[in-house]
Amino acid sequence: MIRTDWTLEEAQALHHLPFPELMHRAQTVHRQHFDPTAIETASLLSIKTGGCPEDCGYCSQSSHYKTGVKATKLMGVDEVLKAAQRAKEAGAQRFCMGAAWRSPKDRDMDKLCDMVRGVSELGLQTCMTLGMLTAEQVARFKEAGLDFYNHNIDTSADYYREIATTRTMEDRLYTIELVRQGGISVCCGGILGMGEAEEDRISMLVTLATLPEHPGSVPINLWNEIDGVPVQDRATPMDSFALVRMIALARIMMPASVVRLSAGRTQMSDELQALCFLAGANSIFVGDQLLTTGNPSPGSDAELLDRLGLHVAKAAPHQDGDGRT
Ligand code: SAM
Ligand code: DTB
Ligand code: SF4
Repeated sequence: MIRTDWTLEEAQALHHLPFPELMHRAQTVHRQHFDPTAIETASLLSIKTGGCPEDCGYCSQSSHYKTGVKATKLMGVDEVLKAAQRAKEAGAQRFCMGAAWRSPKDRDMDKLCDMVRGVSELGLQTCMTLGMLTAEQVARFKEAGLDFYNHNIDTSADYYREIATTRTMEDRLYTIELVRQGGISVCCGGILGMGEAEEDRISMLVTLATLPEHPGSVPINLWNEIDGVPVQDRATPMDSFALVRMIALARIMMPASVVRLSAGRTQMSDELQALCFLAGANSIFVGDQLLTTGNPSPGSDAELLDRLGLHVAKAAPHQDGDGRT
């Protein structure tokens, strides 16, 4: 049964279970909904980098901080499609295009929709992450065939206010609801290790698990350190077992969602990644680059999956939930 009525107390009780009990619960639920040996793969492309008007205190692309990231213009459709073709050849199932915007301008919509159509035609699932959308923009993306829209809540409602001031958690939840109502699958998760308390992390998962419908994809990012942003002064390294517990909790509370072990894998050992897969993570970003930071090399990822006897989930293009049994 998929529950959307989780309470913070229930989530905390699960989170604090003895580790073997928590892992058993997570693995039992994982096997009810997915093949535990299947991992989905997504590739990221920054189609418009830097110069962002928002002040998200963790991000290299905000114009409020000196991070050394050079602002670029929106890429051309052909260039994006070439990158998508390369990602497909490298084994990606989903192609996620990200832009450092508060929201897309209407004048860019034709170009963005052409990107969605072109990437779909290559047989890849499509995902965009462009900031806040209007209902009209959602409808246009739906018509163009967009499969997923990524819009993270990033942290708890309380801690969000300390991380960004130019937008609110309510703004984020509003766009997420427009996307859901517009019939596009929601990809929504957050970041760990920004100096938040354990309760903030658990509360973030409760917010996700009590949405009217669980996000189809839940990316769990470890904060990738960026020089020059405010979060640098308050960040605390994530304890490995606390990360695994978060993955297990996401798996138990959102049993049919794909949980992506997202940013931060370059800092993780193979053993820690393996524990995350055992706890229910079943998706990764593949390719050397995330948006402005690095990712493990395709060769090392292929080797890791091989050593663990895991395989890339067989994706039917334009469907979520690949690998479900
Ligand atoms: N501008 C759009 C937005 O904010 O939704 C899309 C791009 S934004 C970079 C996408 C997501 O990347 C953020 O919501 C955040 O969760 C994640 N992110 C950004 N910087 C990060 C970092 N340094 N480490 C980990 N995740 C990060
Ligand atoms: C998500 O949750 N993680 C991705 C994707 N959605 C857009 C972004 C990670 C960004 C990591 C920092 C960077 O590369 O700039
Ligand atoms: Fe801009 Fe997105 Fe970075 Fe915030 S997270 S500064 S909105 S690119």
